[in-house]
Amino acid sequence: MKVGFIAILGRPNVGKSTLLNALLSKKVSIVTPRAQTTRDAIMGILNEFDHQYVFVDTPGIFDGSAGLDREMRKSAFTSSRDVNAILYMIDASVKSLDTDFEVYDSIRSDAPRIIVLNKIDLIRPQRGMELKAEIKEKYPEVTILEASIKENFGIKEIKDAIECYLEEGQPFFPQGVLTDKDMAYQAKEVIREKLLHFLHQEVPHQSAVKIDRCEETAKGVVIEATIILEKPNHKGIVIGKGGEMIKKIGFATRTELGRMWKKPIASLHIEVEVDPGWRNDPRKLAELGYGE
Ligand SMILES: Nc1nc2c(ncn2[C@@H]2O[C@H](COP(=O)(O)OP(=O)(O)OP(=O)(O)O)[C@@H](O)[C@H]2O)c(=O)[nH]1
Ligand SMILES: [Mg+2]
Repeated sequence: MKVGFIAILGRPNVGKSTLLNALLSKKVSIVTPRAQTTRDAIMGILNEFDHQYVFVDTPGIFDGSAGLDREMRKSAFTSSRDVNAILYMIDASVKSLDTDFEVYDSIRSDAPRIIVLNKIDLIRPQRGMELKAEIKEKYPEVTILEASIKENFGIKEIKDAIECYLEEGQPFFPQGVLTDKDMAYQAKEVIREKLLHFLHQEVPHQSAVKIDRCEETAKGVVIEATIILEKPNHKGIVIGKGGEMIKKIGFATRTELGRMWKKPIASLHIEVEVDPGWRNDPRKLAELGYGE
């Protein structure tokens, strides 16, 4: 059997999680139009013929200074080590490639790299050629692929380009396993996805979700969660007038999880708490699953 780990890296919002889900044809990682959506390394396992690909989606690399930002960066850099290949994704609609070149160079890993120029649906073909030429000039050895994952373009080419980096070995995960994350983790992420979807500005970026209970019962999955906020005035925003916003978040979460798991959600209860400074407190970050 041919097996291998492939890390997906890049700046925030370039489409890394969209690519992971497209490769698996299943939703494993949350996707939103906002930068800094993914906060952890998330594995997605694809079994095809006698191949097992273990893709690792990672948090977008940016130079944020909060403790949480540092943990997210660490998670991306750690994921780049000991892999068979790195897919470095670039948003083709960027004005300049300078920041991407900086981020690309900051990845200290000997693994072979493939650059995926994503979102080519947003640019003219001429601009695509210019970007490819600029990348080729800087990194002459690297394979560059164009893609529009949103429009299902370029996915097979990405898989084909990785195939040569797989190696003979035993599968890392048994057949049927889609991700290394459990249902509680997925519930937490979908609540975060809805926070990012419904709330503007810094509220979702300054919040975390803790799952207090996630259990399958005869009636369906029972979930109890707490949204942790950094600022007291965010509590009213998350709960909304007469509890309207939290109801909206709860309803959207239940619908999404039901669709993902193909299981009924018996109940979902969400509490809202304020814990100032959680993003800079190593102990709290670790409790919430960020860092050691
Ligand atoms: N136009 C266009 N949009 C895309 C494409 N691929 C992804 N997107 C959109 O880009 C946005 C960000 O996608 P994500 O997959 O969450 O990006 P990410 O790189 O995982 O972002 P972080 O988790 O924040 O690092 C979403 O709105 C996607 O729908 C594409 O090929 N074309
Ligand atoms: Mg992501």
